[in-house]
Amino acid sequence: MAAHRLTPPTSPSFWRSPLRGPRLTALLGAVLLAGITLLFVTGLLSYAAYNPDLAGGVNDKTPSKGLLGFYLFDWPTGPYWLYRVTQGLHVTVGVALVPVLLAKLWSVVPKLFTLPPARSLGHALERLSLLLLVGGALFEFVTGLLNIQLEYVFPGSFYPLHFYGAWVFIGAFAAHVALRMPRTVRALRERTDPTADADDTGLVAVRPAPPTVTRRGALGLVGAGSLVLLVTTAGQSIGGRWRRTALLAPHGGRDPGSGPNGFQINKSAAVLGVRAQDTGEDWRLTVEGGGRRAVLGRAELLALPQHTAALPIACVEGWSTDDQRWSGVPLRDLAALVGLGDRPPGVLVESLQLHGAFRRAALRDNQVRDPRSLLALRVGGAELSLDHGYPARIIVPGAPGVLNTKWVSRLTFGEW
Ligand SMILES: Nc1nc2c(c(=O)[nH]1)N[C@H]1C(S)=C(S)[C@@H](COP(=O)(O)O)O[C@H]1N2
Ligand SMILES: [Mo]
Repeated sequence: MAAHRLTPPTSPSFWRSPLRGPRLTALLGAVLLAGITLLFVTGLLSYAAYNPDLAGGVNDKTPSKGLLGFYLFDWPTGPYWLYRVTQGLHVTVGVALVPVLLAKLWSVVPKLFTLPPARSLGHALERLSLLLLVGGALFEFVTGLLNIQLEYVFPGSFYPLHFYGAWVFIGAFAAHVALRMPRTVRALRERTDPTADADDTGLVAVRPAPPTVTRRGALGLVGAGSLVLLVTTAGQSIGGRWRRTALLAPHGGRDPGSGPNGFQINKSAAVLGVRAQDTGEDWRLTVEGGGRRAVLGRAELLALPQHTAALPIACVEGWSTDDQRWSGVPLRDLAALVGLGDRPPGVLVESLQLHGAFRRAALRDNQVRDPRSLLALRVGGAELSLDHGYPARIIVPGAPGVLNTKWVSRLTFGEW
C-alpha cells in the first residue's frame, strides 16, 4: 500500500476510478456540446441586445471589438419578453451545466498529467488547444457566476472579459468537437467500454479500484445536481409562483415589499447617489434634438397623453420581474416635442444619479419608435417609487434591463 501512495499523478496507475472511460466522457461531452452551443448563441444575442455599436461606447466599452462585432444586428422590440427568455436561458442553463462541466473535467483529468508533455509537434499543439479549452471554459463560467452573484464585481469590464473569453473558448471548443466527434460517436454507440488493453483513449484506469457507485449512478448524481440548480435558479426569470423556488437567485429572490412598486430592486437610489433635492419639485426633464430643446416638469409630462404598456424588466443577471403595468409618455411623442415626430432617431438617455456605472444608455431608432417604449411616470396605477426611478424612468419592450434607465434627467435624440 505504501508504494501506491508514492505513485505520482503522472503515472497511469495513480488514477484508479473504474468510472473513467470513453463512454462516460462521451456522454458528458454530448450534453456539453448541446448546452454550450446554447450558451454561445444566447450569449451573442445578449451582446447584440446591448446596442453595443451605438453612441461610440455608451452602452459597451469593449475596446476594438472589430471583426468580432461582425454579426451584430438591430435588436427588435418584439416579442416584448424576448430578452427575458434569451437571457433567462443563458443564465439558467449556464448554472445548471456547472456539475456537468466539473464531471467532464474530472473524467479526463488524468490526461492533464500525461508524460511526456509533448510527443510531437501535433501533440503539443493539441495540448495547447486543450489548455485554451479548459482555461476558457473555467474563465467563462467563473466570470459569469461572479457577475450574477456579486452584482457587477467588475463594473464595465465584465463585458469585454466575458466577450473576448467567449471567442477564445468557442474557437478551442469548435476545434475540440471536430477532433473528438468520431471517437465520441463511437463511444456512444458501443454498449460497453473497451477493456483497458484495448483502450485507445487512455481514460480507462489500468489498475481500477473496486467500484463504489455504478456509472449510471454517477451520471444520476450529476443529473440530480444539475436539476437542483435548474429548479433553484429558473424561478427568478420564469417569475410568478415559481419565484419562490428561486432559492439560489441572489437578487430575484429578495423581498421587494408589496403594492404596485413591490418588485425587484437591484440598485437603490441611496446606493447610487440620488439626492432628494434632485428628484423633488425642481426636477426637470430636458429633451433635445434636431437643434431644438424642451424642458418639462413632472406635471407637464403628466398632462401629455399617457400610454400604458405591460412589460417586464429582464436583467443580464438572469432575473426578471413579472410584467408590470407602466404608464407615461411614449418616447416617440417626446421626440415629436422637438420636431422629430415623423421618423424619430435613437436617443441618448442620461440619469441624474451621481455614482454607479449605468448613468447613460443609448436606445436605437426602432426602440424609440415602438409605441410601448415609455418615459414611465407611474407603475401599476401608482407613482413610481424612488427606488424604481421616480420622477421618471425608461421602459423599452424586449430590451435588457440596463437600458431601462431610472431617474432620467435628459433625453438627446439623434443618430447615435
Ligand atoms: N439610473 C440607473 N438606471 C438603471 C440602473 C442604474 O444603475 N442606474 N440599473 C439598470 C439595470 S442593470 C437594471 S436590470 C434595471 C433594473 O434595476 P433595478 O432593479 O435596480 O431597478 O434598471 C436599470 N436602470
Ligand atoms: Mo441589470
